[in-house]
Amino acid sequence: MTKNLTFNQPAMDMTMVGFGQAGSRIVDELAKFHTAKGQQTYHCFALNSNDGDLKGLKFIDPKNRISLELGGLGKNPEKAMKILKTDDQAKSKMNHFITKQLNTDDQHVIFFAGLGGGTGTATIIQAIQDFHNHYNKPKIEQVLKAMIEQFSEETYKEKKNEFHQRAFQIASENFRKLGIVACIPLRKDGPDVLRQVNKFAQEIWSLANDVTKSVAWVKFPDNQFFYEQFTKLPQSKKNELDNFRDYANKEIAKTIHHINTAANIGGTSLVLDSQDLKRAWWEHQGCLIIGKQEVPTALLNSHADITKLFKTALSKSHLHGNVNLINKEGEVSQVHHAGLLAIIDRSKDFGNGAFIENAVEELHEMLPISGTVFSGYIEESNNENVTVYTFYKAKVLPERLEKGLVEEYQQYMKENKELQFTAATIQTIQEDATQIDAEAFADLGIHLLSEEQEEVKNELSIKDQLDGFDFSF
Ligand SMILES: Nc1nc2c(ncn2[C@@H]2O[C@H](COP(=O)(O)OP(=O)(O)OP(=O)(O)O)[C@@H](O)[C@H]2O)c(=O)[nH]1
Ligand SMILES: [Mg+2]
Repeated sequence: MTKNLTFNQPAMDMTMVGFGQAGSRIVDELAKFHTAKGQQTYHCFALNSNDGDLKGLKFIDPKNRISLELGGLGKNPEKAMKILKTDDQAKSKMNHFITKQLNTDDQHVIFFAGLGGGTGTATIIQAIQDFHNHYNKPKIEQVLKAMIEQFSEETYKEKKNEFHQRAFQIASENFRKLGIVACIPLRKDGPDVLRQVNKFAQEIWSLANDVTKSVAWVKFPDNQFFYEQFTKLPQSKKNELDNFRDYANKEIAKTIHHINTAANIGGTSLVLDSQDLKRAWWEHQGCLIIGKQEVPTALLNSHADITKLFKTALSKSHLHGNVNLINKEGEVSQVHHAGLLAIIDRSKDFGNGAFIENAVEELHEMLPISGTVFSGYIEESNNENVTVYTFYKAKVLPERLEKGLVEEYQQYMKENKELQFTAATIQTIQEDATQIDAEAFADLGIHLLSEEQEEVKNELSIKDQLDGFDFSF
């Protein structure tokens, strides 16, 4: 990464929160980044179940390291989930963390964890819910009250469903948005870990698709993918890293930071600016698919070669295996906004951005876009490389998750003829395009009623109806 970009102000101010060991270590990488003025670029926090693991962190401010003092949750998310729900001290510490300690002004917050660990898996899921209840749910109540004052209780009584939907829509424009980075484990972590991860990945995926929660995107970086890439690295590169996890953490942190700082530079004829990046990453929902290609400038002959790089980046996924936008039934997953961003070393001239315009055309050929394509490039010293990033969100999952981790494991073992397992059937994660529906609203305490129920309810007093809302946060 270049010096200039590293120290640049980010396009989006963000708070980074790591849960468990893996999550905390990734955030520790992000805590390394400083602005030119010497301040940490991001607000960084780590939460773990015991003090010991937090001590190994180097860059996160010690006052932002929170221990639930449970002494580790034993790589068993199901058990950890139960403990979190029943241990009053842990519950109140989690709640205090979300409601008090995390109190920054940043609109964007990213949660990180490694799925498969007890702490990270259980706390990240709990935190997604607590975060929504504390930061965003009250906004719906506020808007609803203002609407009732403006339009009268009578009108509200007549058009309750519309009021609720509208209140939600208005409030959600000011929601604090969450991005979720949940790493999936190695195949060799074994069937029980994989079974649990599949289950909790599904839970995260359904929270990420629930419009009444605050999750704008989810990303599932794949430790198996990093492991395989790491083994292929030249020895000199490997020597700079502790292990494949270290490699994974740096790649995840670098990718987020690189894109976030590159989108705040400008200075060329085609700029992807901070507003564009905000729209691309934080509007709509889904899995955030990032593509990356980096090639020495000397290997590129003309601007057409950069367009080709974009095409390759779009067809591959960075940080995990590929995704299929067309499923087995031939249905195509819609893509909302997309972004194309190039960082071009100043050592060579590639013209005034024709490569981007051509890449946008290619993108339309390759992706079923329903939103806007944001594109731009910057010219910076970039270690004599050209780096291109592509990103978009869609209701798709990396192949490993789509297929099902346990199934994958069993097939792997069968092929290797090393061990025989009895079938532990678990459903493949389905693409789940959750709409604004009654069930989702019920979870908010806003109940969309059938016409029949509506009539009965209309007979109740307005106070009863407001009381019917679950505003107990
Ligand atoms: N990418 C990445 N993965 C890691 C790292 N450390 C552990 N993991 C993986 O992340 C998953 C969860 O492990 P941990 O984060 O150690 O577990 P934890 O959340 O602290 O939970 P418990 O210790 O079981 O309470 C496992 O699949 C680990 O192999 C890391 O630094 N980076
Ligand atoms: Mg741990």
